[in-house]
Amino acid sequence: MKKLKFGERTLIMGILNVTPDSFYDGGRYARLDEALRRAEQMVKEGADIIDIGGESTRPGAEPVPLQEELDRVLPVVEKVAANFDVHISIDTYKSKVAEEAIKLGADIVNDISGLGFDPQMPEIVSKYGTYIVIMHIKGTPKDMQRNPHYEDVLSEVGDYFAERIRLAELRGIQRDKVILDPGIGFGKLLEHNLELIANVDHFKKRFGLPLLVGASRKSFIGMVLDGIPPNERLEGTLAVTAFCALHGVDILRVHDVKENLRVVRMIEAVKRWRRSS
Ligand code: 9MG
Repeated sequence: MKKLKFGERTLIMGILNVTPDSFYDGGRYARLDEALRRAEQMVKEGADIIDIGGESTRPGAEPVPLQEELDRVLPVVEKVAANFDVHISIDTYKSKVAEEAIKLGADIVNDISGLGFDPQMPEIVSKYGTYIVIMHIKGTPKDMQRNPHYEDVLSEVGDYFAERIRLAELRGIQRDKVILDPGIGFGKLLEHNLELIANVDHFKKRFGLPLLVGASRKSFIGMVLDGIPPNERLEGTLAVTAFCALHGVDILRVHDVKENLRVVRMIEAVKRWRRSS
């Protein structure tokens, strides 16, 4: 398995949704040739990872049948692996999809359920030794935005991570393969998303594991910026990217690779000149 290079700079994970209904780019890359052209563009723009997904996880989304998800993602994984030197992440909570994608070259499993929806998932991850993104979600994509409530979002998400890391290790997953993700927009109100981002270094301090944040063009950015739609949320996304890069986030999952990478590189350049206090 290829190793991810953590610590030099925040890595960029480019989103490749092979779905008809994702919130921003749904339907744009549903055909194999369109998906491959998009992957090539993101690689040229400097993506470190391509995250390939065949089921939308936007609020209210319905699950996609297993065979349909396999048919959507596997040809794309196979071609991306064969043609580009880039890490491939498979965005799925289904162990069968993960296993087939890994056999074709995926080296990261991006599980929005944090090992919670499919009991076979830990075995597959441990069997192949891939990285696993453990994302926090409250509920399921179908019901997660129905009145989510937290007494203390930071400690609840942290306790969830502690429990899922323990489960992962019990089931044979190496700790150094775990990447944590607070799950921006997954069962969270505006204040929860802002609190998680504002304190993102808390999780780094508590667990010492790499962190991934996916905020790209999400609705909380529209909420802060007078209700603007997804296609106008680039600047808001870049502000979050700058904040996350400054605070040591290891991977950012984004739609706009070129723009986000430029922000990250600029932040890293400035960071190198910081005096230690
Ligand atoms: C699939 N997907 C959509 N949003 C995401 C996020 O914030 N993190 C991860 N890991 N995956 C996501």
